[in-house]
Amino acid sequence: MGWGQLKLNYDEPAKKWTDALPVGNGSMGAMVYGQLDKDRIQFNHDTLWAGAPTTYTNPGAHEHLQEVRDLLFAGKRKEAESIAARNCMSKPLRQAPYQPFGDVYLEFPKFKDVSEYSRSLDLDAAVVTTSFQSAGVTYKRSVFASHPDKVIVVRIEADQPQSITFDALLTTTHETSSSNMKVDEKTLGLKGRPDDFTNRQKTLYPGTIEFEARLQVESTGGTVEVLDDRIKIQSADAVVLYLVGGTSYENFQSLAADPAAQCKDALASVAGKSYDKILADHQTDHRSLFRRMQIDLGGGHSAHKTTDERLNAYAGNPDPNFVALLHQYGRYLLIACSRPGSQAANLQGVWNDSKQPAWESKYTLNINFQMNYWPAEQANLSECHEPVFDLIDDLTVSGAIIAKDFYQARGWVTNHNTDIWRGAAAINNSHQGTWPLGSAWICQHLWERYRFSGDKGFLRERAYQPMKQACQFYLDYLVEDPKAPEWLVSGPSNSPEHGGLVMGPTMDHQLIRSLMRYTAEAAAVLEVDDDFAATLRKTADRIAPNEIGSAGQLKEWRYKENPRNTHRHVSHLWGLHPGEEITPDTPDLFEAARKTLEFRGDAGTGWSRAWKVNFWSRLRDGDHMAKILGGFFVNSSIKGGPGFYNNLFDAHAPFQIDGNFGLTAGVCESLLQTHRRTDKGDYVLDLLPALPSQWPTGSISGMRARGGFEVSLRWQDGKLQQAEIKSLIGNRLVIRDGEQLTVLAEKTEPGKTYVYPAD
Ligand code: FUC
Repeated sequence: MGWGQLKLNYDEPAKKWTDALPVGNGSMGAMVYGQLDKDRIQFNHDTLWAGAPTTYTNPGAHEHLQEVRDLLFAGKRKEAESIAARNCMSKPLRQAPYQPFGDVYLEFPKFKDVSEYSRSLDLDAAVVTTSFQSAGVTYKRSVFASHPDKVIVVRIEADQPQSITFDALLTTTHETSSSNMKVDEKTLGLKGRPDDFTNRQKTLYPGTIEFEARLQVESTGGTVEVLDDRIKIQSADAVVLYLVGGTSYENFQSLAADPAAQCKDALASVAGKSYDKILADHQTDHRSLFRRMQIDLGGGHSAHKTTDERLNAYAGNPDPNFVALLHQYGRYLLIACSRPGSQAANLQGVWNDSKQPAWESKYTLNINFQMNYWPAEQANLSECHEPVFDLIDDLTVSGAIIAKDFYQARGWVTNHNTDIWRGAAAINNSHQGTWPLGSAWICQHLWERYRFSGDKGFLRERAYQPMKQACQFYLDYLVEDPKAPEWLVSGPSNSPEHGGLVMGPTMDHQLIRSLMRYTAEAAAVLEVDDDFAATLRKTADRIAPNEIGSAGQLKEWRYKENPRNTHRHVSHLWGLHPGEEITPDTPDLFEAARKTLEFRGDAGTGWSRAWKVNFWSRLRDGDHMAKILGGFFVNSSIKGGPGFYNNLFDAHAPFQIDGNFGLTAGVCESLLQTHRRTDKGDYVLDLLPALPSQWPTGSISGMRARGGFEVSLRWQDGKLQQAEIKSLIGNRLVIRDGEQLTVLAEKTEPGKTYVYPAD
């Protein structure tokens, strides 16, 4: 598909927030409605949250740990849950919610005789455009969020002079302590703090973070007047508005940043710069990431003009290039909400219009947050992964307090959620919130960054210490199985969020085993900590193994089973994806994983379906993968339930961005897998492992592979035509094509492209 085809198109203005179209520059996000007379641009800043710095700790919690374990080993789950609930939980019990920032409203005199309305988001240009005709004049509005200039830009044009008259308002729903002010002759300001927030448990999260936004106008022709609460523009030929914003959040322990200075700096960066130059810089920046990958799955020149119609039609007539559009949309969204220096993408990326967003729009670490970042390396957006590593750095500090106070353990730990204050303790309830495995899973992202890039500097300076300290926690936390003391088990914990508080959930064992093994491997690469690495390997070998249950499924827990339930989480298949201990090289477990997934079924929330796309790809069953897509590509704006909204945001429901990112990763997994290794340790490039028959002919370029390669593939009639593989760091190049393993080059030359089949 050409770049110009990567568009979301609509023929009417957004009515709801999930019709509006997203732009973002990493830290700031905005939703563009494209309404006629009163247009709305709702915006966010990634550091605007409720609450204030806090550790969430509960210092005496460790005193009850042994008792909870004993009760669980004795089969007294309810008692254990209630002791844990009373004594071993975060204080306060719930974490803080992400907050909306404000809205820009553009109020025009009523447009009459409107025709030719169109609204689109061009994923390659990274601009939202609204255009229409009224009384013989063609109007156009363009909105984009520039990362290099840290501004959101709104341009309003007309094809006839002096046709633009409107009021621009800068507002917020945080009304208690916010106010507008005139900053200068062309700038309106808004400052304040979020309204105090009281959650269901009556815990008060005071609005503490200070925010400030500014809206500056540049008009060609006409008059501009800045009042105390609005900017009035009259009879202009063209207008550009610059929206900037900042907060007092400096880091998770300090609110000493200056929001006014952030606004001034951002406006200073665009002062004297033309609109065309700002747009050109924005597009150069965006395309330097976005254009690394192209995908064409065939079909797709659909008769349906608008994106919502295309979505509505998918179930009856699966359109492969609509899948390709969604794949690229995931990449667009990651670029828009996660950049070096920004906060990491939360449950809604950076976009949120509610003061009480679902699940507080936090970072849920028992699947959702990690899913957000599955595409980062594979889909060639490694830079967008950076905020995860910053978040891990913070958690090594806040999580060390929890390791000590809850477990008297070394190292750091985090449970199933964190927020802007880097809460790490068990939250909400003991049977789901007690899951001290967030740290194990999130460390995999450090290791993956190393495996894709081969960057030893990154491994040494950023990755190794958090990984090592996470291992220290688990060395102290694991306990012997009382009935089979040769094995170590995890607990108290749960198999997310299924079956209550237990000892010995399978997923935990996979996560800890994997963490210890790759940390030992990292130590070997860095030539450090030999003894520690040996301890890790020995301990990993003692962790309770995967087991096959009575119905042929993979057992979800060591001490119980429930094979036929259809719960949305399929956590014990972590070892299949994104882990890698279950592969065709372990045929019995591979088969048990398939059985497990058959029992669980093809339904689920948005992220659950996206995970199943990845699972079925790893099971090398492209047609089952496509079947999941068939159920997932449903218009949730019309039907409710899981699917996608009109603006192609993933519907959990409600909106949760993980499904968008999980889908992008899943499409990559179906075309290229690189998690299996040869005996020598090379990552095998497995080409088209799960190509569905619905995509007989297509191509993809710019996929990244573990071991440091960039891969482009073309296929026809379901068969690989050609692969071009660029070596990035000189590793040995091993290809799998079906059953055929080929060493394409014993040693590769960085920068050189290798072709398979060889010419
Ligand atoms: C987990 C999931 C829910 C939801 C929430 C944000 O708790 O079980 O489905 O995605 O995270």
